[in-house]
Amino acid sequence: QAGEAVPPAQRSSWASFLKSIASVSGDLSSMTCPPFILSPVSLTEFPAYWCEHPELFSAIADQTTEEQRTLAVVKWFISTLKGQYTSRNESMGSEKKPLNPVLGELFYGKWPDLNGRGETQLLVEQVSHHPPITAYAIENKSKGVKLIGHNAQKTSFSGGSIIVKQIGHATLTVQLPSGGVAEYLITLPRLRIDGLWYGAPYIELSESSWIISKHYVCSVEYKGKGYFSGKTHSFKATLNPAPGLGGSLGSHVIEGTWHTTSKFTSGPKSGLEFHNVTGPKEEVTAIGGQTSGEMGDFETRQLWKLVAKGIREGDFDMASREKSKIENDQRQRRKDELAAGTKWPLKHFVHVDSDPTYEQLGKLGKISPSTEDMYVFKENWPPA
Ligand code: CLR
Repeated sequence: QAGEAVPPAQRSSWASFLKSIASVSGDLSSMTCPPFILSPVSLTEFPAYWCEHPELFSAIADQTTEEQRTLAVVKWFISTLKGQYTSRNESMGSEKKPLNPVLGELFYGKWPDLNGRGETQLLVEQVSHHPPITAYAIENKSKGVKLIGHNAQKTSFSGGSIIVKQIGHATLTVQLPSGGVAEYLITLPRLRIDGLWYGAPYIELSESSWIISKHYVCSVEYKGKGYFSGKTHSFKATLNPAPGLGGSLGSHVIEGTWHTTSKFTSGPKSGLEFHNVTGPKEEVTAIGGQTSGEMGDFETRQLWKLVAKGIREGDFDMASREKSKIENDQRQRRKDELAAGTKWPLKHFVHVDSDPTYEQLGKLGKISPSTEDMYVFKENWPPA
């Protein structure tokens, strides 16, 4: 039944929200939603999903061959999907609408050193508000593994679902003992948000994403219920040596569901388990970005504190009052900047129009577009 999962008092508001998304396509971030679907968490916290298995991130550095290293990258990548795409359903009962970050919003965090895996640091900055773009840097300095990326979304509506095209990409770099650097270009899957009719949205992934280095090209295809394995959240990863590099590098195919387990289905390891994310994950520890260790006014948990409190406690009047304060303050800042002919300075990133790594490695896979812009990390965190 329509709106089954929606509190009765919010059903008409949910129905008009659904009508409006059918007509407004592109950017859903600033649309008004009924309170039951609001999440108290800002999108600037989402990059933390990349590292909820810090030991898999650091294990990338411990491999000794290109083949093993690539498999470790793919394993880490697949293991992030459960958190990225199902964790709101687990913690809040359905997909929710995150807080829409303001320009310059920041989030800092870390995963502690445990069992010799080294500490991993996270830094996120909202580098654009219109359209929303989030840039991040995740680094395990002691292991020499670093992920830099940015993401944005283009949304459309089709057959009762929201289709989210992810824009942006990430580059993983690994410092090799030989002194060299291994680079992996990572692109992102397409999302379909289903269950809207009932008021219980959830994500399914579709199409494919890529993990490409000089040595290996890996495509990951995503399918939901009724496709190749018939199960929700299915994927098939195919790893092949880059063109001209056959020889000693093996090919692998891995199949399974990304929120549970997968195994090798072709290649030298056929039949062996590949990944298993049914165990616990490790959420990031938020840290203050000030030298004092405190959180500044633009740090997400400080900035949205009262809005988040209102949403969590069901005090939606306070939530919307506090949200308006933030939005008014932002509008005023933009006006002042316009009048003064200045621009909001980014703290940790520099925007450039093209990414040579994306262009070079992207050519090895079927990647479009052929070029993308990027946000270069200034390497100014943590403060020396
Ligand atoms: C952000 C980047 C992360 C992966 C990720 C997961 C969930 C996505 C989110 C991204 C972008 C914003 C998103 C969200 C799910 C719902 C939300 C698409 C891609 C939209 C804006 C809200 C739609 C509102 C309905 C839930 C009603 O690495």
